[in-house]
Amino acid sequence: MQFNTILKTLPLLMLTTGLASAAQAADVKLGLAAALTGPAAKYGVAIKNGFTLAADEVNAAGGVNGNKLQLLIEDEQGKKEEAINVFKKLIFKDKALLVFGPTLSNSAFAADPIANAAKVVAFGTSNTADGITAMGPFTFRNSVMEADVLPVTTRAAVKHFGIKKVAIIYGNDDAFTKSGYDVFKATLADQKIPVTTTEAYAKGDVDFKAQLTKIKASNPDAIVCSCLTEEAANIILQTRALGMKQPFIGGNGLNSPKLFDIAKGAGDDTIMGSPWSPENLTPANKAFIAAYKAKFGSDPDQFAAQAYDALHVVADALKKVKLSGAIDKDRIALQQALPSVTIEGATGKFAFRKAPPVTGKEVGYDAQQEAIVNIAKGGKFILLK
Ligand code: MET
Repeated sequence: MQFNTILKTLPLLMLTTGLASAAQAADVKLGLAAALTGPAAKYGVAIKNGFTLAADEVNAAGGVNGNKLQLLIEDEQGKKEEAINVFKKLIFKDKALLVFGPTLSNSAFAADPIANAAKVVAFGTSNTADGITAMGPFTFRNSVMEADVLPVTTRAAVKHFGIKKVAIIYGNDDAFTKSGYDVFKATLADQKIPVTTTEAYAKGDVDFKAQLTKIKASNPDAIVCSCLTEEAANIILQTRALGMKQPFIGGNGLNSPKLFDIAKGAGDDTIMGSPWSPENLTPANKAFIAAYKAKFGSDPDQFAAQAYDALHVVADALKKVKLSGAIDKDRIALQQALPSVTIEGATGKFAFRKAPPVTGKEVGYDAQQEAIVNIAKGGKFILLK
């Protein structure tokens, strides 16, 4: 071939090569089912932000094996029925490779069986109830379960305040608040802390005076609250209105800035455990906090941090998967690549561990991570030292 001809064909060659690599570099579709409206939206919006930030970072760095990550985000409204609808849409219509979410354990118990039946990973980033990963081998979570966090939280609170006896209040019709109650009950028995009275409420309740009056009469040193944020905030406010000064001990549901939007200073001295803290100044967490603030103009919370880490966990797993384009095969390959992923993320060192065995069933994977204990001071949680 003459030099001239080479020169003439070169642009064409470059063009076809470019086209070929563009055709190979497909988008990897990752579904996200989050509560973007309704009472759980405070968690869901933070989760969406965490995912968006991480996906943008991965894509800006060239994607995974040349493939860009495309988030398909759906609002499941914090409702079981909507979580089912959204999972079905993402799995069967949109053909997502994996589905993150839903936000509440209550919804995960409804939606995850669909993912397990379809052999698609359902990856929870905020589901902390017991039994989530017993639903099947395609259920994963990086949210540390109440059973791991509450014993640590309770021990620290008892020591900090010199607590001898506590009262309990919890929501008895939500999978997470009920599970948190079961864990608190077992933990208090284990740590030999008597319970003066146990009071329950139902989803949507706004007046807790009847329960709080009974708690007041039982004279506890602290109040254990297995509640979602909004209920917890109103319970705290109404406790103070009754002249009660006891500190609160809570689970994962209390870990939202919304607690202080509503309860303000009345929430001070509340103790809560979490794997994430803004005071943890590892390079990964510092970078996450700075990038989140720059992108969204607000401080991140634990839910954003866990979502951010979850996307990086899946991106790492995807590096090990040779995508074939056959969705059923690729979904299973991703499920098989996930368990061995470890990262050093915004929430610190992360690894999976196989869920506790259930006779006759295959189980999924829980988070293996340490909880740290926080105390509310001046309208925010700080590390309890
Ligand atoms: N941890 C909760 C659950 O598992 C959800 C987010 S915080 C209330 O339902």
